[in-house]
Amino acid sequence: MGYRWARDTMCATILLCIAPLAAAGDARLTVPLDAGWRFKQAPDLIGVEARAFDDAGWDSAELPHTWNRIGNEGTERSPLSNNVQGVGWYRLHFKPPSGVADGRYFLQFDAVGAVADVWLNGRYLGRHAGAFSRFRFDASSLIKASGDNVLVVKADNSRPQPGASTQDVIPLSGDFFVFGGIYRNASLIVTRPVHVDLLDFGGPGLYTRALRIDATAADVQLWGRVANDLGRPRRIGIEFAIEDAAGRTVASKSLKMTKATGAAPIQVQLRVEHPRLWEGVKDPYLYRTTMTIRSQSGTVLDRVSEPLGLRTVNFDSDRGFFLNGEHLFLKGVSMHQDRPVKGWAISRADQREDFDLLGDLGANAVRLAHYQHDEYSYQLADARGIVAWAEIPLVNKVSFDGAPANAALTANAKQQLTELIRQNYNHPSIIVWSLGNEIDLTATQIKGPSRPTLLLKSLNQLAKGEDPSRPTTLADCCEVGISPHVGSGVDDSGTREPIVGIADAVGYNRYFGWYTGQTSDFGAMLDEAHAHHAALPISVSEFGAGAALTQHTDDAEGGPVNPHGRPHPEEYQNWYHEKSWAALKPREYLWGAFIWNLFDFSSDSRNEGDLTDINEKGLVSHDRQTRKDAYYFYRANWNTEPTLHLVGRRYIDRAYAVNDVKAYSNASQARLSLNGKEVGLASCSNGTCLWPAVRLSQGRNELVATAQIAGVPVTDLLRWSLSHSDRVVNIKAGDIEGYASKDGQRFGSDMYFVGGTGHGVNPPDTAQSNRITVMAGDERLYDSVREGEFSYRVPVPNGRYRVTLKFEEPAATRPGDRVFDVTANDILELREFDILKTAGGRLKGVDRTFDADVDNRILVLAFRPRRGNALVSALSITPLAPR
Ligand code: GCB
Repeated sequence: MGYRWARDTMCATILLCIAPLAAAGDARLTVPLDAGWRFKQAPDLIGVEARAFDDAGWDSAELPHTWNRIGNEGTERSPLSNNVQGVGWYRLHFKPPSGVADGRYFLQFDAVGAVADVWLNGRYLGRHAGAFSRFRFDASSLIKASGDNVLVVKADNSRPQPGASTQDVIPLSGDFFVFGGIYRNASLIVTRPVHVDLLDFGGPGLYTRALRIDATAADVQLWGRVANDLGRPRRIGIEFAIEDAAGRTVASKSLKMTKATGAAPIQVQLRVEHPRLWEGVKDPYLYRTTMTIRSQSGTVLDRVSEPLGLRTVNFDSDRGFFLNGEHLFLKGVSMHQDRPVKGWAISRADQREDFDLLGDLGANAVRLAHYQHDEYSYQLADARGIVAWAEIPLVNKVSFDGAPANAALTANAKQQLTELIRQNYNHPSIIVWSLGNEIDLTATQIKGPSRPTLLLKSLNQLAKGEDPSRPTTLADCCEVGISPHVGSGVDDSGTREPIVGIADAVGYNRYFGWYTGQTSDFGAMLDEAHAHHAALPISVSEFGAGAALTQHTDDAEGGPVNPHGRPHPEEYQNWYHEKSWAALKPREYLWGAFIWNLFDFSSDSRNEGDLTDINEKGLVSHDRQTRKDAYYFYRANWNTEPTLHLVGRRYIDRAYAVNDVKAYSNASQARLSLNGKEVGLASCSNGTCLWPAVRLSQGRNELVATAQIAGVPVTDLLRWSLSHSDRVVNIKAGDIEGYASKDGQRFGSDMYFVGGTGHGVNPPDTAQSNRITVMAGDERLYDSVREGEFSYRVPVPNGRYRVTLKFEEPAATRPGDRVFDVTANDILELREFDILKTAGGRLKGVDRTFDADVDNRILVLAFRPRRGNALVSALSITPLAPR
């Protein structure tokens, strides 16, 4: 693309200046500086900033770039991973565009993780602290306008700790990896001496705010910052204009003035008649605003153009969120900005793919967590009508020792908040500025007190001053008196300053049924918070559960899940979201709910599910290739496009012949066939259709679901296999995970039970590894139990069966403490059974075997306590002779 400083006297002798990013008619040149870098990951190097430094032995690099590589499949960290946090050096030789006279030169970095020091031609240009925002330096005095320039960047993502270069740079902590490097693009911007201000916290220099919007007109305030670097006043003309989406000017104003030296804002008000509103996904209509600076003779000196979406937003503590006066429940997802291998060095295509998935899911809102994302993501949100929550990376704590934030950290948080707001001011998609996330978490985890109030209040004030048009919010983990997201079990309320209420609105991060409590606690907790803060608009800023693609359960309620470890069965996530969404959906006072997370993301403190260094609460895998089952639950509930998805996509080799078959669908009813034979018609509600107790045959099974959705026929096919006889049932009681026994038998996870509680056997005074199990010799079969008064209702074909029950006493110390009966189809098989007495001690396995007849296709094994609770560790049911 060619560039011409059209009709400009200063550039009259230049016929053509080459600059790929400049459009004809614009008077600034933007030259990408992405190619040709040399890179070395090393601590401090001597003389590296000097022009003559020899970097020939360094690696070649192209932006975006990071040296870190985090997260892999498998339970061990891959040798290819690189979680080294420290210093990386970048050097680039470049030539500015030739023939520019009197230019002003600005170096722009879209983000560097986390602290950047920059030198040009051996001289220090400056530092930027903060891994997420754009920053610029005025390089005019150091640049060689013609010839070779050497740009050197030191990127430092040292782990924040006292004494580290990042000790006063937010975030101090967080469940995400801070990648090092120039991980977004860099460029050289060349302007005339009078230009739109480029040194306004990385902002565009042109800002717009609607003062009033109604059906007849919108009054819009525009202010642009004009900089004069000439060293003397200059007569200029300034035009402000608003164009509609077709490029027609709908409002404009021109001024003439003498611009003094330095930068200052110039403000006008324009009216758009009969405005077309930005209406979210329904109609994300965008105008554009433009500010053009002209010389006295009319030559364009500089021009910037920004999006304008005309909309009103309103939060009501009882009725939720309103866009342009219309109620809109924010069906939200959160996302980070990383990918496998690339880390944070993602492309625009990657960002588009993420928004494509978000749109396909049917979400209408996004929390771009926990920091400022690439501006392109906010542009995508604008263009697609996705309502956005924008936030700064103030996460978990404001100091290392529980003290209030110090002056340096306060200044850095303010700088990052100002950058977030100025750089993204004009995006209509953004409806709240968030001051941070779980800023008192460390207090709850007994790592000392937490005193964030002073900082949060000053950030709130700053946000209101910068942008009176948008409310503030924050994400809470641990409010005293309201069931917290993580509990220490210790009353730390005296050391933890309350933070809810400092911002205009709040989001609660809550994980009932994952980190704490039960999914059934969720609704009550929200009602409690709503009653407690009657005037505060409340949302759920996070809820979620891990899901590994290769780990499965037959019944999510069969046993406890270990949130910080393995396994994380995919079906548990399905169950968790079905329950959680049912609690959120009817609560009309919520202004929104944001799923944590749309994508698995890298966090090098995580060893969970079947992955390493990855938080796998995503509805979609880290590589975006696999949409987990739970994705379709939301698609069925949120998207009106036809969805019909048979659940259990990756749990192919089944443990049991008889399973409930489920589809996520927005059909009102759906039909299922198995191996070509009709199973039945199920009616569907809340996005779910259920065919209970479908019996598979040994070998391959083909399930086909069909439905009509809005007149469109849809179908889905799922192949499951059963590798053993459909008459054999082996159950590992109290375990969410199945197990293949040492003698080669397949035990499914706990299933077919009614009543009781499932849990592991790990008495407080006994390390798991010290357990002694006699009898069957396969200790794993005894390491979990179902306990209480319960029964198993096992569907089996009629016939005679041999039943073996496996027991181990985990807790009782005296014979007689735990005594129970077991019946099989009402026939008493074990009378006053006492495990401790029978096994001859605690933590010793003991088995009991009996035969049972089934003539009504069900074997009911009932465990009835006489003293204490009944329990069982495993059940094995095998046919004796077919009838
Ligand atoms: C949270 C945090 C988020 C974590 C998430 C989790 O509350 O805000 O950063 O990633 O929990 O998965 O534990």
